[in-house]
Amino acid sequence: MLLLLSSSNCTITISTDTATCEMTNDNITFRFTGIAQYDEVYQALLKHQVIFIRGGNIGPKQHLEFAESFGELDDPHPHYPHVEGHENIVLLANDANTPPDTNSWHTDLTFKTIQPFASILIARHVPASGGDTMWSSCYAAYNRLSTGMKNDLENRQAVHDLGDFRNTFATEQNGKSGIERLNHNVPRFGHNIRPLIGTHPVTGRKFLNFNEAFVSHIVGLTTNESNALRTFLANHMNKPEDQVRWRWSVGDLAMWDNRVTMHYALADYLPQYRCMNRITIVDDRRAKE
Ligand SMILES: O=C(O)CCC(=O)C(=O)O
Ligand SMILES: [Fe+2]
Repeated sequence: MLLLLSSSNCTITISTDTATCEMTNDNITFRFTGIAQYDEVYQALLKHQVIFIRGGNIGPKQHLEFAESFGELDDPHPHYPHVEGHENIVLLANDANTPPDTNSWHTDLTFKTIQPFASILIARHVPASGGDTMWSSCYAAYNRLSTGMKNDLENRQAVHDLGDFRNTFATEQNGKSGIERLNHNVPRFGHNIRPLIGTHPVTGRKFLNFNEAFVSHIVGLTTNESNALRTFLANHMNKPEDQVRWRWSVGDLAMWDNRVTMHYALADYLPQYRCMNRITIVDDRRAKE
């Protein structure tokens, strides 16, 4: 299906009815001028979960302005550096000496008290080959469960904590050993318990709120049972049919609804350099309207 939604200076091209839509500006320069257009982007995001703006090439100030139009920004990231002068813009710069840690299926920061609403990522330097990002739909993962499994999981709760991120903190940095950093950060973030079957606050659609990077236990099960269920869910949620994969060019922008998607940044470009900027929005302003 190909659907074109147009307004004065923005064209939204929706290429499938399940996963993605792509937006390009008529005159290539990225320019969302009015609230109406932000509303259009928001509606597209709710419907498609991940949206792309090819070659928008906006700078950090416009990136912030765009993000702030959707809600309150997250605090500076607990681990990643930020873009100079902009502490809310995460700098993801990787090469052979600083390999990435985002090559696992995850939903951003689900261990925090509030599971962030959305993230907006812009490519600043793209390797000659590799470095794609994939997203997967947690609505689709829920829909594919059998009725029996949907019923079994309906009232289950999952513990989200630092999970795989422990490995990131378990390294020496700024004169602090990995053990010291772990001891400091594990209690600092603690954990949060969330329903395994979530309901989107705006669309009302059900989704599977599991990601293998941060869900460490399913409440009420033994560790052995929980591990078996986690392995099942991780496999279940890794289906190409539910995924979209983006081949980046410099300046491209991706925005995802972080409540109902997971993503995976392919680490297949090393030792080449790759650099991305990310802003995370905690709070969905329009959800309260
Ligand atoms: O580098 C990427 O493509 C995505 C990294 C990531 O996980 C994120 O920005 O949340
Ligand atoms: Fe991420």
